[in-house]
Amino acid sequence: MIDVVIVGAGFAGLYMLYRLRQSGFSAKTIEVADGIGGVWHWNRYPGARCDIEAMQYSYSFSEELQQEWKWSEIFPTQPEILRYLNYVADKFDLRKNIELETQVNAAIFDETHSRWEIQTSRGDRILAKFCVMATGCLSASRIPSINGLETFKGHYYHTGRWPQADVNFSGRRVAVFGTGSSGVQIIPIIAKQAKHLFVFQRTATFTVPARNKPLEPEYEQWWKSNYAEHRKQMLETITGCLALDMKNCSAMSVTPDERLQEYEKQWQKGSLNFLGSFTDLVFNQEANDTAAEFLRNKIREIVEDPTVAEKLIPCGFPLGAKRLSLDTNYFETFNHDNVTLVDLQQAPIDEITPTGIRIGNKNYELDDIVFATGFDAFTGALFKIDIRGRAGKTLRDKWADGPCTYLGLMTSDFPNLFIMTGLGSPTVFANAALCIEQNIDWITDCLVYLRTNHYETIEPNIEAENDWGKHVNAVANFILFSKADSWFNGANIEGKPKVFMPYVGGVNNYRKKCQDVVANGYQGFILATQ
Ligand code: N01
Repeated sequence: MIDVVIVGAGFAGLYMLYRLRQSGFSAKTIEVADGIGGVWHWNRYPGARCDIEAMQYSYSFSEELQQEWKWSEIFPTQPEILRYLNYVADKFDLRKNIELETQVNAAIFDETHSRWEIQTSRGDRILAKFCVMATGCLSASRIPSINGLETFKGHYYHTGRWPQADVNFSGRRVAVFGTGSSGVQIIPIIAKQAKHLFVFQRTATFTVPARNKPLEPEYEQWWKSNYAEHRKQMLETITGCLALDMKNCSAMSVTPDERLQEYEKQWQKGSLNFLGSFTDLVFNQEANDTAAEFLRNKIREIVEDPTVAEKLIPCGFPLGAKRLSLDTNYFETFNHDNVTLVDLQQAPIDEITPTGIRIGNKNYELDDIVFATGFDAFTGALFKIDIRGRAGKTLRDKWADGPCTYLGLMTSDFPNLFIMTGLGSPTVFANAALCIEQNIDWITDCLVYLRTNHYETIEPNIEAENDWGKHVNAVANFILFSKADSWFNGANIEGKPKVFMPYVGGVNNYRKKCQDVVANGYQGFILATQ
């Protein structure tokens, strides 16, 4: 028997393995892919890159690592991030405890011996005292069921399961479904290659220019010479990111001209910080409307055909309620002759045919279809595994009406099972790398505490779990982010209970709550000696 099985070798799985080994635990990581990297292994579609600055979206645990690694751009590409993660795996000799190309099929808790049995696609049964699900919040990709897809004679792809072999769209007629962050990134790139690109849009999206550029040596140096201090400051923020030169006041407290100036300044700078132009954009609808209207006017300015521009203008939900994207030439792409916007709000698809897509009498002849249609977020990857806790209860059954956790880290009746999928925690609204490190540090400290004090099991008590759920909901209702159908609340998956899943209370508040729980003797958890 080993101490810990970790499922997943992405950002979280790698650091978890590192911390456990450092702390003297035996651990093994199981990963279904043929390489490490998690989402950065799978999302290798053209244009994929991070939309949080690399100097911040990176590990902080090793001063040596953060000093020696050199990012080339402000927002690095997927290949660069994957190189970084591979470098980390080699530098810290992690590979020897990672088993690739292995699917975890089941994780069953054995109450008699207080241990988990992990069953894999290789037919192995691994016994471990603890299990950590580092399976990612956006890892279960989803292709919508569209009539006739199986008859299509061309190729089709999902951005979140992109092939490792080069895909070349030169001279081809390509359709893209989906205009979220993935669609916004891939559409301008495909438009450059394809003979013709058809964008099948169901919901128009808000996006801000990334204004990505090479990392300037002075800026890099400024980060590297103050890294410890910067990382400390990042932990005290809502988003886990340092945002410089932001106005710290309400949008409604300044004149309309001042507002526009500030939006223009943030627009010119680029970055998701646009949403923090003023402090109340995320909870005051009137304030939010002013920022949304600014962005709508930008679309009207950029897109030359006014009819196309109007179709590209998002409305009906607050800015940020579907995740804001960063783009490079997204709206400009619709000025190209080889790009056609197909508005699915006007007429939905009838079917996919062997040679394309049919809407009414209109046939779109296609060679390739790209689905940038997102993920079964938070729970999708967990539910692929048959997870059973006390009395054989399945996680799927326990969460039939929606997931419930304490601090996003554990759920009652599933002792010694740690979850890090962004449920009930701020990860998806923040710097995921920082949130992952915070979660893993907490879990490692917890395991050390259990070992030192001879506890066999830990799990939340149901009251603490319910209270956390209520708090997550209360904060979500206060913020405008819950006011749209999206993957935040499961509305993108048919039949999934509509529950707002992430915690929007901020990295700083969440971290403080996690620290307080520990300071109060793991308040809200049941610790047992057998
Ligand atoms: O997925 P999404 P994503 N017919 O769910 C549309 C992270 N990420 O992969 O809104 C037609 O956001 C759907 O339309 P609608 C980031 O956190 C980060 O783009 O449901 N269209 C929507 O437009 C992000 O938020 C980066 O009406 C259909 C799109 O598909 C998260 O991953 C890059 C459809 C799905 O958008 C998910 O982003 C990429 C159908 N049947 C992703 N079904 C970075 O930059 C769905 N759609 C770091």
